Amino acid sequence: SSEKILIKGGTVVNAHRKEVADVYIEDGIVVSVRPNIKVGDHVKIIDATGKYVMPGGIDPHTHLEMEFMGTVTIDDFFTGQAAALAGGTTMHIDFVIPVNGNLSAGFESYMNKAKKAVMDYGFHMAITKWDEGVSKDMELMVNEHGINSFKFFMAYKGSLMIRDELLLQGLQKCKSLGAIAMVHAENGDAVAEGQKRMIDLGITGPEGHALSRPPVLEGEATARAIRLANFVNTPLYVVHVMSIDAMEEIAKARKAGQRVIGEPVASGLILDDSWLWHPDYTTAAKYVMSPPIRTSGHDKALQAALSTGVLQLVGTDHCAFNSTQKALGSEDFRKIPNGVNGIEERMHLIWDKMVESGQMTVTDYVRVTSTECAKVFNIYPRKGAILEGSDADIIILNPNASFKIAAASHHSRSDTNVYEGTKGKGKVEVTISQGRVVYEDGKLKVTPGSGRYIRMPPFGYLFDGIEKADAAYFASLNAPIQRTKSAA
Ligand code: DUC
Ligand code: ZN
Ligand code: ZN
Ligand code: ZN
Repeated sequence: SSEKILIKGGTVVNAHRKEVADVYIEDGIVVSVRPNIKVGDHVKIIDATGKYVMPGGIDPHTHLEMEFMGTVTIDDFFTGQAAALAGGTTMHIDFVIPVNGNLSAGFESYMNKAKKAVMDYGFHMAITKWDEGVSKDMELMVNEHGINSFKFFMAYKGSLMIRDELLLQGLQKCKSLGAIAMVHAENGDAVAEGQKRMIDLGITGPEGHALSRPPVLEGEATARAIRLANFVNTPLYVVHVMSIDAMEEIAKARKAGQRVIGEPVASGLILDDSWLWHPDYTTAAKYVMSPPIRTSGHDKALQAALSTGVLQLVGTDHCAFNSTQKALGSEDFRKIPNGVNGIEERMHLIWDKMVESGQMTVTDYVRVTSTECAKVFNIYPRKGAILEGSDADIIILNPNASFKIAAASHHSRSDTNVYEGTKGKGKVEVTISQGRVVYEDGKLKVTPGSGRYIRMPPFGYLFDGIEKADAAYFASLNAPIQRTKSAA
């Protein structure tokens, strides 16, 4: 695209500073950021006076067109990304699910699904079984296919779950490749037991979901993963941190100097589990995701952890289903497809809950919604910043306008929204993706096929200095103690 755009007079916010400046964009790239830029003809001028000009959101955690629990998530790379752009998110990282355990087949299938992409995207890869072939294929994914993160499931016994022995091998493999190990941290054996308890008690509705897998099981698995990552000396990324229990394990490890990244998601920061007790099944089932949305109090504690840097970045786990799909579990909560929406709502919800409320600065907002994700996955400053040479993925947010969330007006294909009726202050009025205005005046202008696959190189900043710590450790082992025989 050769669209030329000048964004005038806004407050440009990067994670490291904010300043009143103009932003000039050409051919999809930020060319200049400074006050009073003069331009010639054929330049689209956008007045951003009194508004914030920020890097587009990067959602580190989504599931578009994923086969899961007997169905397929309802948003694909077109509807999911269109929704994202309408809500100020200009890139996301989706999880490739291997095909019958085969990583390459999974990768090809996701590249195919993403042919209709309308914005930039990257991939994590889920590891759903383990053998020599998988281990070898991880090398291929990192070195040929631009993937630098792998997710291991400590839950979903009987399908996705992998045990400690294999998790340990996975952590070691990730370390050798400079890839980030991610964990879904819940104790899968105990979850299965908890589910049986509920069914035995005759609790088959959505509330049984929360009751069967309490926070203590998330805390246990988080602690276990953290300790194994410590033993291996490799960075760990805990996805969807939903409870105080998990958050406190992350806080403790970070305080001790361990490289652990904690990702809360919009639903865990905003909602509480009272919905799961709603008398209407369809309403209650909307809120079923794993780990579960917790009792009121966990949400506030996660917000505080996010604002103080105990947790570092915000995702959504956007994994949307419609009411018909959710009805699969109307007789048995174990069959309710797990997942909630959020890709379109995250930027607004976090602005309103964190910045508008006074809990977070605007620079920190940019850090947790965009910059830190770009840094962790090693694509900064191409993404996550408005600097000369960065991709022109930019949003303009009006702090005085307001938003309202409703299934009737959202861009997801789902017929429901877990944030139905939520109102707040702060509205993304313009979204620019790859230097093109794709959302303006409430209207989307997207082009299927324009989204680009963003390769993410290994050995990002979290790996800096890891070898030194290893060298010190092994040096300490290489000094065997000379013992004398005791003359008993
Ligand atoms: N949790 C969800 O709610 N959906 C997708 C997978 C997951 O771990
Ligand atoms: Zn391939
Ligand atoms: Zn998960
Ligand atoms: Zn997920």
